[in-house]
Amino acid sequence: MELWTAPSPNGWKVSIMLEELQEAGVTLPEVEVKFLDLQGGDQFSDEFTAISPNQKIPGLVDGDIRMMESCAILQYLGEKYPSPLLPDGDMRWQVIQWLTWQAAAVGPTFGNKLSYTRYMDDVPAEQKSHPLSRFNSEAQRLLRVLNKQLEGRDYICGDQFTIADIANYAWVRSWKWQKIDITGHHNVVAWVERVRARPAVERGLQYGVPLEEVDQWSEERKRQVARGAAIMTSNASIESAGK
Ligand SMILES: N[C@@H](CCC(=O)N[C@@H](CS)C(=O)NCC(=O)O)C(=O)O
Repeated sequence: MELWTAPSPNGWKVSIMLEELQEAGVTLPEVEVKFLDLQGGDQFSDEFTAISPNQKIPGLVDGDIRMMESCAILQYLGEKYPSPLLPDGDMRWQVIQWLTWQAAAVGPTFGNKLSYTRYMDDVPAEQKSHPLSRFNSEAQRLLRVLNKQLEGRDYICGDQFTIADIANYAWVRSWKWQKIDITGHHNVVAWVERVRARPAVERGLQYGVPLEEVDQWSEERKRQVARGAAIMTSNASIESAGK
């Protein structure tokens, strides 16, 4: 199996999943991890585009199967290697809906908030102010939804940690970097701590990042990520991609 990835929220979803599956007692085939240099444009290579036509990480190769989209990959791994991470029966549909909610709502909203907050340095401040307040308000609304769902539950779908937690945690954990304040959402704060305390999550977060930087990036890494992402998120890059 090959995981094509980079140290970023969508990449960590799959690395956490691989570690959690092993923690659950699943024997995985050997996984070759291939790190892409997103700043250098590795995602646009023909080899990677054949795996991920959308030219974004993560990508997974398993025999003849080639997959893009982190949440689809979580579901694929969950189905291929049965474990409580993707339960059977009615609970599966709970998990699938909160997984889809992450892909459809949390990812785009938190991602856009992050891009306007940290990366779009070619946009005048007055042009950023509306999208910033819009994506921040929407992020706060989503956090209220998540906070309610976590009331009386350790994890999003109940007592059991699932791929719905993996997908949502990968984005919510970086709230400081995104400048999305979670501190008023007490169930969310407790859940972030609970998930972070899992040994397999800690291992998954170390794909591409040394342990000492898992919770706090060095100033150099922050500068490097911001420089690269400023190029990737610019309109000029988006317009020229895929041509
Ligand atoms: N919906 C996709 C989003 C993937 C995505 O946005 N990946 C980012 C890194 S977190 C990426 O590859 N960016 C490179 C680029 O935009 O050129 C998923 O969940 O897999």
